[in-house]
Amino acid sequence: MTITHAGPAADLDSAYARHFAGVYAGDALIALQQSFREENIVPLRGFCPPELLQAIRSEASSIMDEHGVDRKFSFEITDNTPRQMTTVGQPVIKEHGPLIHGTYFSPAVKSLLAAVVGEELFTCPYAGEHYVISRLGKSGDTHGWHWDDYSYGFILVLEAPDYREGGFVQAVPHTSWDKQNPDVHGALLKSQVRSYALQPGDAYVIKTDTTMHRVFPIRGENRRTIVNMTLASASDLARNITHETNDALFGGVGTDSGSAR
Ligand SMILES: O=C(O)CCC(=O)C(=O)O
Ligand SMILES: [Fe+2]
Repeated sequence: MTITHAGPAADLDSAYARHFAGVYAGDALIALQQSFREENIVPLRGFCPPELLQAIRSEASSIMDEHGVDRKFSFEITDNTPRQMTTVGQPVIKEHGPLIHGTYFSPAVKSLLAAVVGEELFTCPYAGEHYVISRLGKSGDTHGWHWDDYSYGFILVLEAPDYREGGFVQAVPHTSWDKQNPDVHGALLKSQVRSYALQPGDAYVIKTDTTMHRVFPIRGENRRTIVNMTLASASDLARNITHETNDALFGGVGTDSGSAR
């Protein structure tokens, strides 16, 4: 990253802007837009500027090593699918993760993602969902089938095993979450499951409220670490949205009880 008088956040933003101008211009952007329209999820291969990857990975790893909370439960509100992972919530990242914070608030990142999904994107009105870190670190760890509260998720992959060891993403577009009567099997039967293997430095963007998704369980001695960032659509801003699963998994904006509520 070039250091200028503009300050670290502006330097980070210009590193992203320069990188995107090289890798997601012209036909490459058109292809991403088309895939997103068709599948409601699209990998952004090589999203992270190579000179930044190690720094962001170290930032996330040291936050995780110091503050990670082991979680293991199933959520009734997502039809009892499992969550087995280690997580860190937004307040801790805000305090200790300037690169993650700067990525979330980078205008270059937001405008790339808006171009890919084809609508204006907004900072999530609920701070607890701005960014969270999760790690699958032991055999059987998984982030089971679910939908999310707001329209868009942007996931930056910092560590990932080879797909043969699991940890790839699966998505079922054009499905919806009835929090009173969640139906994961019905969604699987209704639509098509697609699977996406991602490498460290890749990211993906997903229409999380209408695309059921999960991370396939990992096996062996492997580690998968991601940062999940939430972006809102204009229509989200007009709705009253609750955050039950985020609060239970990541602690929301408040103190972390370490248990499902
Ligand atoms: O780990 C991933 O790739 C997905 C994370 C996710 O779906 C979530 O945090 O809501
Ligand atoms: Fe999700």
